[in-house]
Amino acid sequence: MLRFTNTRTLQQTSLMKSFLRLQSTVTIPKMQKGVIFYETGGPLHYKDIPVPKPKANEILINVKYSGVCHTDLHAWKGDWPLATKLPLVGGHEGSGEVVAMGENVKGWKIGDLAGIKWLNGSCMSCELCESGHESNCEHADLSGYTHDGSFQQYATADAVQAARIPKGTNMAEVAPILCAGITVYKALKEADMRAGQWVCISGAAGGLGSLAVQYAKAMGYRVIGIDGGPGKEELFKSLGGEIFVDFTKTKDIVAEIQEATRGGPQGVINVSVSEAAISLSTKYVRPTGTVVLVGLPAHSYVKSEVFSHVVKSINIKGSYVGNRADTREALDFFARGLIKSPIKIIGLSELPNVYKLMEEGKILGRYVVDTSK
Ligand code: 8ID
Ligand code: ZN
Ligand code: ZN
Repeated sequence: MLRFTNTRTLQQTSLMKSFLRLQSTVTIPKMQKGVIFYETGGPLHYKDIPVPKPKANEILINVKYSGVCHTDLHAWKGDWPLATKLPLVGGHEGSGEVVAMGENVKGWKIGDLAGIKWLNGSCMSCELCESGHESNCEHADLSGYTHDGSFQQYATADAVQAARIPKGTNMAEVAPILCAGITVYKALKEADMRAGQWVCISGAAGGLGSLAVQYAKAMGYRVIGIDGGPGKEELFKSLGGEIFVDFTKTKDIVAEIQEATRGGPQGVINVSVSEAAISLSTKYVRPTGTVVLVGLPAHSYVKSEVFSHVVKSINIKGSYVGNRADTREALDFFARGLIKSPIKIIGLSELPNVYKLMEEGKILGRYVVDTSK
Protein backbone atom coordinates (compact mmCIF):
# COMPACT_ATOMS: atom_id res chain seq x y z
CA MET A 1 0.00 0.00 0.00
CA LEU A 2 1.27 3.50 -0.80
CA ARG A 3 1.91 5.71 2.18
CA PHE A 4 2.53 9.38 1.72
CA THR A 5 1.57 12.74 3.09
CA ASN A 6 1.75 15.04 0.11
CA THR A 7 2.26 15.08 -3.62
CA ARG A 8 5.69 16.65 -3.46
CA THR A 9 7.09 13.69 -1.52
CA LEU A 10 5.64 11.43 -4.15
CA GLN A 11 7.11 13.41 -7.01
CA GLN A 12 10.53 12.86 -5.51
CA THR A 13 10.17 9.11 -5.42
CA SER A 14 10.30 6.43 -8.04
CA LEU A 15 6.61 5.79 -7.65
CA MET A 16 5.88 8.12 -10.55
CA LYS A 17 4.37 5.27 -12.54
CA SER A 18 1.46 4.94 -10.17
CA PHE A 19 0.30 8.49 -10.85
CA LEU A 20 -2.88 9.28 -12.63
CA ARG A 21 -2.77 12.08 -15.17
CA LEU A 22 -5.99 13.90 -15.96
CA GLN A 23 -5.68 16.34 -18.89
CA SER A 24 -3.27 18.61 -17.06
CA THR A 25 0.32 19.05 -16.08
CA VAL A 26 -0.61 18.58 -12.42
CA THR A 27 0.32 15.24 -10.99
CA ILE A 28 -2.50 13.54 -9.16
CA PRO A 29 -1.86 10.56 -6.90
CA LYS A 30 -4.09 7.50 -6.89
CA MET A 31 -4.40 7.46 -3.13
CA GLN A 32 -4.76 10.23 -0.55
CA LYS A 33 -5.44 10.86 3.14
CA GLY A 34 -9.01 11.36 4.27
CA VAL A 35 -11.35 10.84 7.21
CA ILE A 36 -14.02 8.26 6.43
CA PHE A 37 -16.73 6.47 8.42
CA TYR A 38 -18.49 3.28 7.41
CA GLU A 39 -21.48 3.39 9.73
CA THR A 40 -23.48 6.21 11.31
CA GLY A 41 -21.82 7.23 14.58
CA GLY A 42 -19.10 4.60 13.97
CA PRO A 43 -15.31 5.07 14.16
CA LEU A 44 -13.80 7.95 12.19
CA HIS A 45 -10.85 6.49 10.27
CA TYR A 46 -7.96 8.74 9.15
CA LYS A 47 -6.50 6.62 6.38
CA ASP A 48 -5.45 6.18 2.75
CA ILE A 49 -8.44 6.26 0.44
CA PRO A 50 -8.67 6.47 -3.37
CA VAL A 51 -8.62 9.89 -5.07
CA PRO A 52 -12.04 10.37 -6.72
CA LYS A 53 -12.28 10.82 -10.50
CA PRO A 54 -14.23 13.87 -11.70
CA LYS A 55 -17.37 13.14 -13.76
CA ALA A 56 -17.92 15.02 -17.04
CA ASN A 57 -19.51 17.99 -15.22
CA GLU A 58 -17.10 18.08 -12.28
CA ILE A 59 -13.83 19.68 -11.25
CA LEU A 60 -11.32 17.88 -9.04
CA ILE A 61 -10.10 20.13 -6.23
CA ASN A 62 -6.90 19.62 -4.26
CA VAL A 63 -8.38 20.60 -0.89
CA LYS A 64 -5.94 22.53 1.30
CA TYR A 65 -8.23 23.44 4.21
CA SER A 66 -11.73 22.62 5.37
CA GLY A 67 -13.88 24.23 8.05
CA VAL A 68 -15.71 21.91 10.46
CA CYS A 69 -19.41 22.77 10.60
CA HIS A 70 -21.88 21.47 13.18
CA THR A 71 -23.69 19.92 10.19
CA ASP A 72 -20.74 17.51 9.83
CA LEU A 73 -21.46 16.34 13.37
CA HIS A 74 -25.18 15.86 12.53
CA ALA A 75 -24.14 13.86 9.41
CA TRP A 76 -21.86 11.57 11.40
CA LYS A 77 -24.45 11.07 14.19
CA GLY A 78 -27.23 10.59 11.61
CA ASP A 79 -29.73 12.56 13.69
CA TRP A 80 -31.59 14.25 10.80
CA PRO A 81 -34.52 12.70 8.88
CA LEU A 82 -32.38 12.42 5.73
CA ALA A 83 -30.01 9.53 5.06
CA THR A 84 -26.34 10.10 4.25
CA LYS A 85 -24.35 8.01 1.80
CA LEU A 86 -22.20 5.33 3.45
CA PRO A 87 -19.30 5.05 3.69
CA LEU A 88 -18.96 8.82 3.89
CA VAL A 89 -16.20 11.42 3.78
CA GLY A 90 -17.70 14.50 5.48
CA GLY A 91 -16.86 18.19 5.11
CA HIS A 92 -18.37 21.01 3.07
CA GLU A 93 -16.23 24.10 3.68
CA GLY A 94 -13.28 23.09 1.51
CA SER A 95 -10.88 25.54 -0.10
CA GLY A 96 -8.33 24.44 -2.67
CA GLU A 97 -7.02 24.44 -6.20
CA VAL A 98 -8.46 22.94 -9.39
CA VAL A 99 -6.20 20.10 -10.55
CA ALA A 100 -8.40 18.33 -13.14
CA MET A 101 -11.76 18.58 -14.80
CA GLY A 102 -14.32 16.57 -16.73
CA GLU A 103 -14.80 17.05 -20.46
CA ASN A 104 -18.00 19.17 -20.21
CA VAL A 105 -16.63 21.72 -17.73
CA LYS A 106 -16.63 25.33 -18.86
CA GLY A 107 -15.19 28.47 -17.26
CA TRP A 108 -12.54 26.86 -15.04
CA LYS A 109 -8.84 26.27 -15.61
CA ILE A 110 -6.22 24.22 -13.84
CA GLY A 111 -4.77 26.26 -10.97
CA ASP A 112 -7.94 28.27 -10.28
CA LEU A 113 -8.90 28.54 -6.60
CA ALA A 114 -12.21 26.84 -5.84
CA GLY A 115 -14.47 26.13 -2.90
CA ILE A 116 -16.53 23.10 -1.95
CA LYS A 117 -19.92 24.15 -0.59
CA TRP A 118 -22.75 22.22 1.08
CA LEU A 119 -24.70 22.39 -2.19
CA ASN A 120 -22.39 20.36 -4.41
CA GLY A 121 -24.81 20.36 -7.32
CA SER A 122 -28.49 20.54 -8.28
CA CYS A 123 -30.57 19.66 -11.37
CA MET A 124 -30.54 23.27 -12.70
CA SER A 125 -33.73 22.59 -14.66
CA CYS A 126 -36.59 22.47 -12.11
CA GLU A 127 -38.67 25.52 -11.15
CA LEU A 128 -36.74 26.01 -7.89
CA CYS A 129 -33.35 25.95 -9.65
CA GLU A 130 -34.71 28.25 -12.35
CA SER A 131 -35.69 30.85 -9.73
CA GLY A 132 -32.39 30.77 -7.82
CA HIS A 133 -33.56 28.39 -5.06
CA GLU A 134 -31.04 25.72 -6.02
CA SER A 135 -30.50 24.51 -2.46
CA ASN A 136 -34.22 23.64 -2.24
CA CYS A 137 -33.99 21.47 -5.39
CA GLU A 138 -35.39 17.96 -4.96
CA HIS A 139 -32.22 16.61 -6.60
CA ALA A 140 -29.74 18.63 -4.51
CA ASP A 141 -26.45 16.76 -4.06
CA LEU A 142 -24.83 17.64 -0.72
CA SER A 143 -21.09 17.71 0.00
CA GLY A 144 -20.19 15.66 3.07
CA TYR A 145 -23.67 14.09 3.10
CA THR A 146 -24.76 12.56 -0.22
CA HIS A 147 -21.42 13.29 -1.96
CA ASP A 148 -17.98 12.71 -0.42
CA GLY A 149 -16.82 16.07 0.92
CA SER A 150 -13.78 18.09 1.91
CA PHE A 151 -12.27 15.98 4.73
CA GLN A 152 -9.89 14.53 2.15
CA GLN A 153 -7.04 15.91 0.05
CA TYR A 154 -8.87 15.65 -3.27
CA ALA A 155 -12.62 16.14 -3.73
CA THR A 156 -15.01 16.56 -6.66
CA ALA A 157 -17.53 19.36 -7.13
CA ASP A 158 -20.07 20.24 -9.80
CA ALA A 159 -18.38 22.97 -11.86
CA VAL A 160 -21.56 25.08 -11.94
CA GLN A 161 -21.97 25.24 -8.15
CA ALA A 162 -18.33 25.26 -6.97
CA ALA A 163 -17.39 28.59 -5.37
CA ARG A 164 -14.94 30.86 -7.17
CA ILE A 165 -12.22 32.09 -4.81
CA PRO A 166 -10.11 35.08 -5.95
CA LYS A 167 -6.32 34.61 -6.37
CA GLY A 168 -4.34 35.73 -3.32
CA THR A 169 -7.06 34.74 -0.81
CA ASN A 170 -5.98 33.24 2.53
CA MET A 171 -7.13 29.65 1.98
CA ALA A 172 -7.52 28.73 5.66
CA GLU A 173 -9.51 31.85 6.54
CA VAL A 174 -11.83 31.65 3.55
CA ALA A 175 -12.92 28.06 4.35
CA PRO A 176 -15.66 28.92 6.91
CA ILE A 177 -17.18 31.45 4.51
CA LEU A 178 -18.08 28.55 2.19
CA CYS A 179 -20.90 27.32 4.45
CA ALA A 180 -21.15 29.43 7.61
CA GLY A 181 -20.54 32.75 5.84
CA ILE A 182 -22.91 32.14 2.94
CA THR A 183 -25.61 30.80 5.28
CA VAL A 184 -25.63 33.69 7.75
CA TYR A 185 -25.35 36.32 5.03
CA LYS A 186 -28.39 34.82 3.29
CA ALA A 187 -30.30 34.52 6.60
CA LEU A 188 -29.63 38.21 7.34
CA LYS A 189 -31.00 39.12 3.90
CA GLU A 190 -34.07 37.00 4.67
CA ALA A 191 -34.63 38.97 7.90
CA ASP A 192 -35.54 41.91 5.66
CA MET A 193 -34.19 44.66 7.89
CA ARG A 194 -32.94 48.22 7.50
CA ALA A 195 -29.65 49.74 8.63
CA GLY A 196 -29.74 50.89 12.25
CA GLN A 197 -32.20 48.19 13.37
CA TRP A 198 -31.44 45.52 15.98
CA VAL A 199 -30.69 41.92 15.07
CA CYS A 200 -30.33 39.21 17.70
CA ILE A 201 -27.92 36.36 16.93
CA SER A 202 -28.87 33.35 19.09
CA GLY A 203 -25.76 31.14 19.27
CA ALA A 204 -23.52 34.17 18.64
CA ALA A 205 -20.11 32.69 19.50
CA GLY A 206 -20.23 29.48 17.45
CA GLY A 207 -19.11 28.97 13.87
CA LEU A 208 -22.14 30.51 12.17
CA GLY A 209 -22.78 33.00 14.97
CA SER A 210 -19.28 34.52 15.00
CA LEU A 211 -19.61 35.28 11.27
CA ALA A 212 -23.26 36.42 11.60
CA VAL A 213 -22.21 39.11 14.09
CA GLN A 214 -19.75 40.52 11.53
CA TYR A 215 -22.00 40.29 8.45
CA ALA A 216 -24.76 42.01 10.46
CA LYS A 217 -22.38 44.85 11.41
CA ALA A 218 -21.17 45.18 7.82
CA MET A 219 -24.81 45.39 6.67
CA GLY A 220 -25.43 48.25 9.11
CA TYR A 221 -27.40 46.51 11.88
CA ARG A 222 -26.94 46.73 15.66
CA VAL A 223 -26.10 43.35 17.15
CA ILE A 224 -27.28 41.71 20.37
CA GLY A 225 -26.00 38.17 20.90
CA ILE A 226 -26.96 35.20 23.06
CA ASP A 227 -24.56 32.39 23.96
CA GLY A 228 -22.99 30.94 27.10
CA GLY A 229 -19.78 29.55 28.54
CA PRO A 230 -16.15 30.65 28.99
CA GLY A 231 -14.71 33.11 26.47
CA LYS A 232 -17.95 33.57 24.50
CA GLU A 233 -18.69 37.15 25.54
CA GLU A 234 -15.07 38.21 24.87
CA LEU A 235 -15.18 36.71 21.37
CA PHE A 236 -18.57 38.32 20.64
CA LYS A 237 -17.37 41.77 21.74
CA SER A 238 -14.08 41.43 19.83
CA LEU A 239 -16.10 40.86 16.63
CA GLY A 240 -18.06 44.06 17.09
CA GLY A 241 -21.16 42.79 18.95
CA GLU A 242 -22.84 45.43 21.11
CA ILE A 243 -24.81 43.63 23.86
CA PHE A 244 -24.20 40.06 25.09
CA VAL A 245 -26.71 37.92 26.99
CA ASP A 246 -25.31 34.80 28.69
CA PHE A 247 -28.08 32.19 28.61
CA THR A 248 -26.40 30.18 31.37
CA LYS A 249 -26.60 33.13 33.80
CA THR A 250 -29.58 35.28 32.77
CA LYS A 251 -32.89 34.56 34.56
CA ASP A 252 -35.28 36.37 32.22
CA ILE A 253 -33.78 36.42 28.73
CA VAL A 254 -36.94 37.81 27.10
CA ALA A 255 -37.15 40.81 29.46
CA GLU A 256 -33.43 41.55 29.20
CA ILE A 257 -33.43 41.54 25.39
CA GLN A 258 -36.60 43.58 25.07
CA GLU A 259 -35.29 46.16 27.51
CA ALA A 260 -31.87 46.45 25.87
CA THR A 261 -33.40 46.88 22.40
CA ARG A 262 -36.37 48.99 23.55
CA GLY A 263 -39.07 46.61 22.41
CA GLY A 264 -37.19 43.66 20.92
CA PRO A 265 -34.95 43.15 17.89
CA GLN A 266 -36.51 43.60 14.44
CA GLY A 267 -34.77 40.40 13.33
CA VAL A 268 -33.50 37.19 15.00
CA ILE A 269 -31.07 34.75 13.42
CA ASN A 270 -31.29 31.39 15.22
CA VAL A 271 -27.97 29.58 14.80
CA SER A 272 -27.94 27.69 18.10
CA VAL A 273 -28.58 23.97 18.20
CA SER A 274 -31.31 24.38 20.81
CA GLU A 275 -35.06 23.88 20.41
CA ALA A 276 -35.76 25.95 23.54
CA ALA A 277 -33.67 28.89 22.31
CA ILE A 278 -35.57 28.92 19.00
CA SER A 279 -39.00 28.99 20.64
CA LEU A 280 -37.80 31.74 23.00
CA SER A 281 -36.96 33.94 20.01
CA THR A 282 -40.65 34.12 19.03
CA LYS A 283 -41.26 35.81 22.40
CA TYR A 284 -38.59 38.52 22.40
CA VAL A 285 -38.77 39.49 18.71
CA ARG A 286 -40.26 42.96 18.11
CA PRO A 287 -43.86 43.19 16.83
CA THR A 288 -43.84 42.82 13.00
CA GLY A 289 -40.26 41.47 13.24
CA THR A 290 -38.80 38.35 11.60
CA VAL A 291 -37.49 35.18 13.22
CA VAL A 292 -35.15 33.28 10.90
CA LEU A 293 -34.55 29.56 11.54
CA VAL A 294 -31.06 28.35 10.59
CA GLY A 295 -29.78 25.97 13.30
CA LEU A 296 -31.06 22.41 12.94
CA PRO A 297 -31.41 20.70 16.34
CA ALA A 298 -32.62 17.12 15.78
CA HIS A 299 -36.29 16.15 16.32
CA SER A 300 -37.27 19.76 17.10
CA TYR A 301 -40.29 22.02 16.67
CA VAL A 302 -40.57 25.78 16.89
CA LYS A 303 -43.35 26.66 19.32
CA SER A 304 -44.97 30.06 18.95
CA GLU A 305 -48.00 31.02 21.01
CA VAL A 306 -50.75 31.76 18.46
CA PHE A 307 -52.44 34.75 20.13
CA SER A 308 -49.27 36.86 20.43
CA HIS A 309 -47.98 35.56 17.10
CA VAL A 310 -51.07 37.10 15.45
CA VAL A 311 -51.38 40.23 17.56
CA LYS A 312 -47.66 41.01 17.22
CA SER A 313 -47.84 39.94 13.54
CA ILE A 314 -44.43 38.27 13.59
CA ASN A 315 -42.87 36.29 10.73
CA ILE A 316 -41.09 32.97 11.13
CA LYS A 317 -39.13 31.60 8.19
CA GLY A 318 -36.49 29.02 7.41
CA SER A 319 -33.28 29.85 5.56
CA TYR A 320 -31.07 27.20 3.99
CA VAL A 321 -27.50 28.02 2.86
CA GLY A 322 -27.56 30.30 -0.23
CA ASN A 323 -27.47 30.31 -4.01
CA ARG A 324 -24.61 31.19 -6.34
CA ALA A 325 -25.28 34.93 -6.10
CA ASP A 326 -25.33 34.75 -2.27
CA THR A 327 -22.03 32.85 -2.47
CA ARG A 328 -20.41 35.50 -4.65
CA GLU A 329 -21.70 38.32 -2.43
CA ALA A 330 -20.67 36.63 0.85
CA LEU A 331 -17.16 36.03 -0.54
CA ASP A 332 -17.01 39.66 -1.65
CA PHE A 333 -17.65 40.93 1.92
CA PHE A 334 -14.75 38.68 3.01
CA ALA A 335 -12.44 39.83 0.19
CA ARG A 336 -13.08 43.45 1.16
CA GLY A 337 -11.75 42.73 4.67
CA LEU A 338 -15.11 43.25 6.41
CA ILE A 339 -15.24 39.72 7.83
CA LYS A 340 -12.46 38.16 9.93
CA SER A 341 -12.48 34.40 10.25
CA PRO A 342 -12.09 33.46 13.92
CA ILE A 343 -10.34 30.15 13.21
CA LYS A 344 -8.11 27.60 14.91
CA ILE A 345 -6.14 25.41 12.48
CA ILE A 346 -5.47 21.75 13.32
CA GLY A 347 -4.56 18.61 11.34
CA LEU A 348 -7.28 16.62 9.52
CA SER A 349 -6.27 13.60 11.62
CA GLU A 350 -7.54 15.45 14.73
CA LEU A 351 -11.12 15.78 13.46
CA PRO A 352 -12.68 13.50 16.15
CA ASN A 353 -11.48 15.93 18.87
CA VAL A 354 -13.37 18.77 17.18
CA TYR A 355 -16.60 16.73 17.15
CA LYS A 356 -16.17 16.13 20.89
CA LEU A 357 -15.70 19.84 21.69
CA MET A 358 -18.61 20.74 19.41
CA GLU A 359 -20.90 18.27 21.14
CA GLU A 360 -19.98 19.91 24.47
CA GLY A 361 -20.67 23.43 23.11
CA LYS A 362 -17.05 24.41 23.85
CA ILE A 363 -15.99 25.78 20.46
CA LEU A 364 -15.22 29.47 20.03
CA GLY A 365 -15.53 30.42 16.36
CA ARG A 366 -14.51 27.76 13.84
CA TYR A 367 -12.00 24.89 13.66
CA VAL A 368 -10.34 24.50 10.27
CA VAL A 369 -8.48 21.31 9.35
CA ASP A 370 -5.26 21.31 7.31
CA THR A 371 -5.55 18.30 4.97
CA SER A 372 -1.75 17.81 4.85
CA LYS A 373 -1.53 16.84 8.54
O1 8ID B 1 -28.38 26.36 5.89
C1 8ID B 1 -28.55 26.18 7.08
N1 8ID B 1 -29.74 26.38 7.65
C2 8ID B 1 -27.39 25.74 7.92
C3 8ID B 1 -26.08 25.85 7.42
C4 8ID B 1 -25.02 25.49 8.25
C5 8ID B 1 -25.26 25.02 9.53
C6 8ID B 1 -27.60 25.25 9.20
N2 8ID B 1 -26.55 24.87 9.95
C7 8ID B 1 -26.84 24.39 11.32
C8 8ID B 1 -25.95 23.30 11.85
O2 8ID B 1 -26.33 22.05 11.34
C9 8ID B 1 -26.20 23.45 13.33
O3 8ID B 1 -27.43 22.81 13.69
O4 8ID B 1 -26.63 25.47 12.21
C10 8ID B 1 -26.34 24.96 13.52
C11 8ID B 1 -25.13 25.68 14.07
O5 8ID B 1 -23.96 25.34 13.37
P1 8ID B 1 -22.50 25.86 13.87
O6 8ID B 1 -22.49 27.32 14.01
O7 8ID B 1 -21.50 25.18 13.01
O8 8ID B 1 -22.48 25.20 15.35
P2 8ID B 1 -21.54 25.56 16.61
O9 8ID B 1 -20.24 26.14 16.16
O10 8ID B 1 -21.53 24.35 17.45
O11 8ID B 1 -22.33 26.74 17.35
C12 8ID B 1 -23.53 26.58 18.05
C13 8ID B 1 -23.59 27.64 19.14
O12 8ID B 1 -24.88 27.62 19.76
C14 8ID B 1 -24.70 27.88 21.13
C15 8ID B 1 -23.42 27.10 21.47
O13 8ID B 1 -22.83 27.56 22.69
C16 8ID B 1 -22.55 27.41 20.25
O14 8ID B 1 -21.76 28.58 20.43
N3 8ID B 1 -25.90 27.51 21.90
C17 8ID B 1 -26.41 26.31 22.25
I1 8ID B 1 -25.77 24.55 21.66
N4 8ID B 1 -27.52 26.41 23.01
C18 8ID B 1 -27.76 27.74 23.09
C19 8ID B 1 -28.80 28.49 23.71
N5 8ID B 1 -29.77 27.91 24.41
C20 8ID B 1 -26.75 28.44 22.38
N6 8ID B 1 -26.77 29.78 22.25
C21 8ID B 1 -27.80 30.44 22.85
N7 8ID B 1 -28.78 29.84 23.55
ZN1 ZN C 1 -22.23 23.84 7.17
ZN1 ZN D 1 -33.54 21.59 -9.48
